[in-house]
Amino acid sequence: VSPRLHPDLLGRLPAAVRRPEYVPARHGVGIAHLGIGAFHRAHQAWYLDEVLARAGGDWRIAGISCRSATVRDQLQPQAGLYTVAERSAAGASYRVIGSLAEVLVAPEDVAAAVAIMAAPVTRLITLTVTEKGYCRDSATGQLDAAHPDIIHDLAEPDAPRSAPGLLLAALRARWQQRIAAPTILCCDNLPENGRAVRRVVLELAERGDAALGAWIEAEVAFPSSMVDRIVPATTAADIAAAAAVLGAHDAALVATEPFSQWVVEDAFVGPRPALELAGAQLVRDVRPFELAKLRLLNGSHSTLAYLGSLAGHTFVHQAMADTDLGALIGQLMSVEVAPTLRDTPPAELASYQSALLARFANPALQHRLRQIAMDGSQKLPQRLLGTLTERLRRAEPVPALTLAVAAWMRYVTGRAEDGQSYSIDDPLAARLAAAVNRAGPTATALAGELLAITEIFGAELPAHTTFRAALVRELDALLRQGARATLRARVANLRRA
Ligand code: CS2
Repeated sequence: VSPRLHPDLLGRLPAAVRRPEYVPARHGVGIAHLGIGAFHRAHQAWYLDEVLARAGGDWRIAGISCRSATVRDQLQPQAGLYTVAERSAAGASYRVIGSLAEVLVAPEDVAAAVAIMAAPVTRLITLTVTEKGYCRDSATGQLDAAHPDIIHDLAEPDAPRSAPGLLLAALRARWQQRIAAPTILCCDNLPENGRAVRRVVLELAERGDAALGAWIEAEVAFPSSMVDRIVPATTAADIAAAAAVLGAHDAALVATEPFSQWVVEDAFVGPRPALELAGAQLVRDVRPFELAKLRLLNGSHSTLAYLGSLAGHTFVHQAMADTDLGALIGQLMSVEVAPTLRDTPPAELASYQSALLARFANPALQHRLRQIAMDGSQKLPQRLLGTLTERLRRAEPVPALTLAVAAWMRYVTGRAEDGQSYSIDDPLAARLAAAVNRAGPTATALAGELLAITEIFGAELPAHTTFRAALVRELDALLRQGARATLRARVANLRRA
């Protein structure tokens, strides 16, 4: 067995493995991060590692887990060190990251978690809590005041459970103690994500203390950012493969692709880390970048997840190698989505799309379709439904987008085409299951029940009669003929057109 990854081992790692080019323990914490999952470790913490190597400074990260102790327990024996494995068809490269100083588990000690976010040294609070972590109505962006965690946090503001509640408790402490306002930087896949988090925090504040709300509005910065790196869930095989190279066991390893992008709105209060030294782009307006990413990358991802799973595929690269599915994704991107991205130059859009096709085809990533299929109720609006609504308003055709939404509806029945059942991982799972039960096996009833969930679909799309009819037709085809036959027929039609 290999020894555990640890600072004492750094000098003994093979030469090809990059390690921190600074002494981690000599740098203080300047960032508190909520949501310490694999994505954060492969993305923001990786950028900060580079910033520390190039410019030093007290910009290490105190991670906060909102739920489980797993990551803390993995990292603690490793003094916060972990490895990022970059994988492609050409092979793997490894880099040990030193930017994570500590991990706190909010449910174990909420006061400590709030205290680190409120500490004067903490100038930046970043978040990756996934779409559902913001406790909002996906269609309107409003705080979901009926969310159990929000109900709890309103009753017990000093022991919050939700991300908006934790942020608000930290802001309240800063406000009361006259500590400078921080910058809160959202790193989740939501459109105008800075505004999205600002809105839920302010709506929560206004239910408690209007004066605190006014301070937040005036003082706290909420820049938006577009984050992009594909990070599949780590497997035991990933850890074993890394151990063979490192000669060390890293329980907190993350595996990812070589590509990475971070576009940040340059609207901070107070000092910020020099993220540009690590390749991040600091811009005035993130919106064109995030819209292109959400609609082209994430919209295609979700389409692959639902149609690909129905068609019997397991991984993204397998679904991409399915010629019908690959052709549908090509149509979705270039014909239906790209023309809606009017603020991005067409040449940039074209190269972005071809880069995406290559990234999706990466055979070394082993990215599970089921991982992407999770939380569809929180993802559909910004990935597919916005594009759909815009095109329908202009009376533009939407065949691939319609099939994608129908595939989600077929997927949430929880029954594969071979009859096997699987669970639906989604915060609205109970309501989805009730809708599926009430509807029974007909497409009209199923589409009707699901379209009536306004937090997902809003009011405009369900009222569009032509779209509704087309959606029912696609869902009926998926239910009766299955995904492969439906895809084959639709792609043949597209080729003829
Ligand atoms: C994926 C994203 O799981 C998902 O829903 O679409 O996590 C995707 O891999 C990232 O946004 C890529 O930047």
